[in-house]
Amino acid sequence: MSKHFKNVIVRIPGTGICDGITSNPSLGQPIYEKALVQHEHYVEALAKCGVKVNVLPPNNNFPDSCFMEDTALCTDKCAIISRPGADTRRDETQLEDFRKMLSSFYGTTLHEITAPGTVEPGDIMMVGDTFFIGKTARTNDEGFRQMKEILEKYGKTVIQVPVHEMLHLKTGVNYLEDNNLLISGEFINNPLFATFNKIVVPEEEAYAANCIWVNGTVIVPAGYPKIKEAVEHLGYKVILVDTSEYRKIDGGLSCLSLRF
Ligand code: CIR
Repeated sequence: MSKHFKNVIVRIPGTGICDGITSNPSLGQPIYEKALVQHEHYVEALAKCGVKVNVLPPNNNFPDSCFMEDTALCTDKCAIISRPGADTRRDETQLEDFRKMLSSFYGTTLHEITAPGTVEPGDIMMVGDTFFIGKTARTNDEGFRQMKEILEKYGKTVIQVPVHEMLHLKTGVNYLEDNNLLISGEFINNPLFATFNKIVVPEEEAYAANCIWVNGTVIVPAGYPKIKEAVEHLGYKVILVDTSEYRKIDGGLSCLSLRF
């Protein structure tokens, strides 16, 4: 049976988003009102893909808390609450509304990464029952070990990927289903990805390596014509969403939701 997502979880950005962590301050701070509108468009795009969008309210104590992806790994069999590597993000996973929502979906199949493990699931790419997990400044070996132990209990396969230059694994490589992989920069020649149908993302559109497949549609960031065309060429329906304000703080399309 082919994969089908039924649910997504998003968190509306708070005004604190202006202080989100960034590797590139020269891009300036996100403009809050614009970020909000872009988030609304993101939610509309997801809804068009046939998922139920479960919305959590803004939380101003955590500037990066709209980047839900990093707080849990959600699979068809279980979910695992992460333990973010970034200090200012560590306690996003303690938020009660988030925990309540995840346990309403997963009950006894909800697990959790514990200290000294750190994992940010922006580092985890799901390919069927195989999970590629990047080793980065945010996801350490102990976090990987715990993830592997839990996922293997559910019959999943786990592969570690060294990451040297990117923030997260999925900053540079994203699976679109049907063996198609958007791939950029340091990952292009990594033998771990040799058997995929690789769509190599040109340097000038590197940000668009982070697209999301949702039930046969691919959501692509607006402003990257080569990737839009390449994805359409693969036969997917494309929805464009402008994420300019999130880009300023290293956020992309995948970061903004949990999909399961
Ligand atoms: C951070 O540095 O944690 C945020 N400003 C961006 C998080 C991006 N998340 C992701 O790629 N999954």
